[in-house]
Amino acid sequence: MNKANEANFDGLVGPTHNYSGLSFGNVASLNNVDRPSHPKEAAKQGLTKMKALADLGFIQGVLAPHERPHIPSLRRLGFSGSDAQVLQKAAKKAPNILAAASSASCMWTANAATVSPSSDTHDGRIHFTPANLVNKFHRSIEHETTGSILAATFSNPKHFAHHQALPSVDHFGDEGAANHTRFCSEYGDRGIELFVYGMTAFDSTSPKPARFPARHTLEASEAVARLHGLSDSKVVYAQQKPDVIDAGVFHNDVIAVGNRNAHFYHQEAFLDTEKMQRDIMAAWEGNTEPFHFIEVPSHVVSVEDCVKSYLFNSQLLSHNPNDMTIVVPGECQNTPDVWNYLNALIASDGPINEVKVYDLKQSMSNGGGPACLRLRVVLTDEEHAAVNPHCLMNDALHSRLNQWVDQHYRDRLVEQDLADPRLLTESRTALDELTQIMHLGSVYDFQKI
Ligand code: SUG
Repeated sequence: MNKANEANFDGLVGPTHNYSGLSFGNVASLNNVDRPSHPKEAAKQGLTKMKALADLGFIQGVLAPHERPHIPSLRRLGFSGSDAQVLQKAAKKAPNILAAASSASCMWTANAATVSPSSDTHDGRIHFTPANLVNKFHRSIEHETTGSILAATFSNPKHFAHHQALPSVDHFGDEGAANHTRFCSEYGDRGIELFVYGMTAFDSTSPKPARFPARHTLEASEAVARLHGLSDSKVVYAQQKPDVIDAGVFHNDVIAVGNRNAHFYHQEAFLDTEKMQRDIMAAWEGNTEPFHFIEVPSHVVSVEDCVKSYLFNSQLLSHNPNDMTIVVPGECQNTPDVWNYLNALIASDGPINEVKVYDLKQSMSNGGGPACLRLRVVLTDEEHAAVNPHCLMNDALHSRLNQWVDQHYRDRLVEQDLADPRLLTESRTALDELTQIMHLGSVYDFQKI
């Protein structure tokens, strides 16, 4: 076993953060459509969480935002002329497409990729597969830049293997780590990787939601497990209950989270909970640590309250086994059943014994909680040393990024602002400077022109 730690790479909120109601099936996104957004505040809320976790001794990384509005996507859809004309024509003829091409949705890096640590993979390297996010247009345009940013962050081929996203069709709908959890005793041990999916694409008779889309397929999960060279006996697949997708659980990380030897989930999360438990225990065989299934019953916390509070969109963090901190958004404190449950949870003898609350309201209003904002990457010391150091959070990077946000971000944004060519210029100027700060090379399309 190699000594390893879990790092969290959070998405830095981009300058065009806004509420456009783009995600059918995501209750917060639909409820907050057309509300003014506050990009500066959003970025700062994210940076505060990153810095707080770094101060607690966890490895914290930052993934840069993407170029938005994305002019190449608009040109591909037939809008032509100068960049300003492209924006103007799109705003006039297709404001919804302009909104989609302007979304700062890459902040939710739990959807950036699926990551398998080196102790799980066939060649002893960390494997990354960017998620194709094919179910939503505004997210389907993320994976290329995501791949470039991941390659600029984890560049050494001795340690890091980067795959292409899966084919961009519904059959291989892939939402990345939001539907993926890993269990282990120590992070450097060979782990169990749990892949959760919403439907089986090639079997039209299999269960699927009726109202909202199942964004992620079994076939996508299986392809990622193959690409990463995981061994069959250490991989578990489980289907989400279609009814909870219809209740607004568009990713499994809205209703379940795992860490080390603990799986924390709601009674309604899985189509077949007993099978999920049996399969995990079979893969856990031979491990001397006990495994904890922490199941929250519906009569204690309703699915509706899970969706409202994002109780399960939490981060379970630990320096030691059986000593976990749960990081939750402020909405949990404002939801009485959830707050009572959390207090009882940390007072119990289970492995979770501390709760920390962060204000992430700007992201939460688009359906993105603490866990959505982070991509987990288990790193050995040698791998940690190979990560681009300019992407790792510390006092200096925190104050530099805060200054950068102060300099380049607007306080407030409404739909009409998306067509403003000055916003595009501001955003490109900001990203150009960020590539210097984070030593990213040329990851953006506008830098390649
Ligand atoms: O894909 N919201 C994102 C939220 C992603 C949350 N991620 C995880 N659960 N891991 C989504 O639905 C809303 C954008 C808008 O409506 O403006 C949005 O894309």
